[in-house]
Amino acid sequence: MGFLNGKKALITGVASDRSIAVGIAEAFAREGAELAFTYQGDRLKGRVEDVAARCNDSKLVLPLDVTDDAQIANVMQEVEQQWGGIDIVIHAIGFAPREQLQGRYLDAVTREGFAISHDISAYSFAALGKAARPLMQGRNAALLTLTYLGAVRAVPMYNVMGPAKASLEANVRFMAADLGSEGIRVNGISAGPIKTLAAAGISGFRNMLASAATASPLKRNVTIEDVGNTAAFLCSDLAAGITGEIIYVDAGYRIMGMQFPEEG
Ligand code: NAD
Ligand code: 0WE
Repeated sequence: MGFLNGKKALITGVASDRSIAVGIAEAFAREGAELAFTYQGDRLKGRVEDVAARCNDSKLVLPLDVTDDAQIANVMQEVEQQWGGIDIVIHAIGFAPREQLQGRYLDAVTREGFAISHDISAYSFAALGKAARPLMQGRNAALLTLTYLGAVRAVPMYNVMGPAKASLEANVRFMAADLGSEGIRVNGISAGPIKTLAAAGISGFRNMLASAATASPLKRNVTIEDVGNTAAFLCSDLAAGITGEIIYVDAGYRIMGMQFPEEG
């Protein structure tokens, strides 16, 4: 008996075996949830089907590009047909045009880059909440998104993704306030840096991983398993009293104020 037994969860954001969404899917499957997955574009279909097969042999794998309202509507329609409702939606989606994540903020940012990154990384969470809401009535449902410290601190080269994640975190609070009376909880996990596809090609990412580990109380980086286990808790009835929160899964990095002298 897992603590997600009987829960039906829709998982977005799988792009590779290393995706944070895969760590979440594996923890959910272990705890007894039934899963559906979405993939962005035909290029990723096969990969997401492989992940789905490994996770409780899930057969519900649907296309979803969050910039397209028709695809959002179609996903919810399919889920309603197959399941009749939904208990959990995982939003593990973030994107800014690659040039936005290089160099100084004001050199890189453009009106278009700002609009795209906010649309895909922040608005899409509200869009999914809006579309899933009718399917989530009367069932202690939960929505969860993934965010990063760049929402609240200036991080070199994270650039316009910082404002986009700040908007996403405000979305968590406004959606939590809006949906609380319907028994729907809304939370975010702020994860420390993890080497996923979204991190590949970010120049100096290896150094960021090393410095995050060194500066953290736990002296390590976090894994997709760490994030997956926290996600499973937050979306389960064990977390029935938690909504509107951003939970840091970052090996403690955010609480530090200054580097301590080496021990021993
Ligand atoms: P990833 O590349 O594996 O996942 C990003 C996902 O976003 C991909 O599956 C991609 O298909 C999806 N996506 C992008 N544009 C989309 C669109 N228009 N429609 C639908 N899907 C779209 O990388 P990840 O690190 O697992 O990222 C998942 C989430 O975690 C993101 O929100 C990211 O900002 C966040 N996050 C990542 C880290 C990290 O260091 N990797 C840290 C904190 C938070
Ligand atoms: O949220 C993220 C990554 C978001 C991201 C990554 C890409 C790379 C490919 C958004 N858009 C794109 N667009 C692409 O074309 N993270 C938290 C990981 C990350 O990215 C950084 C970081 C960290 C941490 C970029 C600069 C500095 C730090």
